Amino acid sequence: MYRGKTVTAVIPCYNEEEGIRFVIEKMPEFVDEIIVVDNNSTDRTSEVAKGLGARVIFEKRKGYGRAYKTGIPAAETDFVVTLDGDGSYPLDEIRRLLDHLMDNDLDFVSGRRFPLKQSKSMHFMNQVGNTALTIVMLLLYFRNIKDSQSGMWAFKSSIYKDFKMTSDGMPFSEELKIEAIISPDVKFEEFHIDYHERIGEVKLNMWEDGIRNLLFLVKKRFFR
Ligand SMILES: Nc1nc2c(ncn2[C@@H]2O[C@H](COP(=O)(O)OP(=O)(O)OP(=O)(O)O)[C@@H](O)[C@H]2O)c(=O)[nH]1
Ligand SMILES: [Mg+2]
Repeated sequence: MYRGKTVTAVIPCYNEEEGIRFVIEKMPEFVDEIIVVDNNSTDRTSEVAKGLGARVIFEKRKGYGRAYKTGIPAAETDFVVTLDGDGSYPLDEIRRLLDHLMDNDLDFVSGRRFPLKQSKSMHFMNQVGNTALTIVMLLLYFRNIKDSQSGMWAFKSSIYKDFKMTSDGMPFSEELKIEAIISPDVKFEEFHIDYHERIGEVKLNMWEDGIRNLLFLVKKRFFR
């Protein structure tokens, strides 16, 4: 419970046994429930998460977005916060995001990593890719978004049911922000957060995922 409100942390994980330990061990005490959504991990992600008190939901259908589509509606609290299971989003930022949400009576706050507080926390090419995708989103939606790909958000659980989420993959992140900014009832802001290099093996395929995310932005804007 934080400032009188209940909070769930939802974490999608694919083979993050090292990272998820770090994340759960550092989780602030006020977080009421931790939901780890595991997509057929072949390592000990689910055992580690369960052992540290998280609720593990197994989702057979693959994908970052698919994991969130299952995990977010499972939260029964007032607020949802999200982050990766790789230690890249600092746990202290949860409190700051919730404070920003509550102090300003917002519905959705998206963690903004740029400008990076530590330039080494993200590979240069990933910074270039992120910037390019954010510029495309800005041109397509005319909103001053500075980090279209951030995976750390805090929002009122009640708003999610009205979002028309179609992506099961990495574009889920940009799609969620688009749904938030186009919804007239949702008060959306970005909030500057810290970011660290991930723990564990990199799974993202920079070119493949980057191009997929780009095509998704165009498809979402003109064909949906
Ligand atoms: N359940 C589930 N989780 C996934 C899947 N793909 C990625 N994830 C998790 O989603 C989070 C974000 O994925 P990352 O691979 O860290 O993507 P990223 O942050 O853009 O890339 P890095 O810079 O390498 O951290 C991590 O916790 C992953 O374990 C998936 O298919 N299923
Ligand atoms: Mg990550």
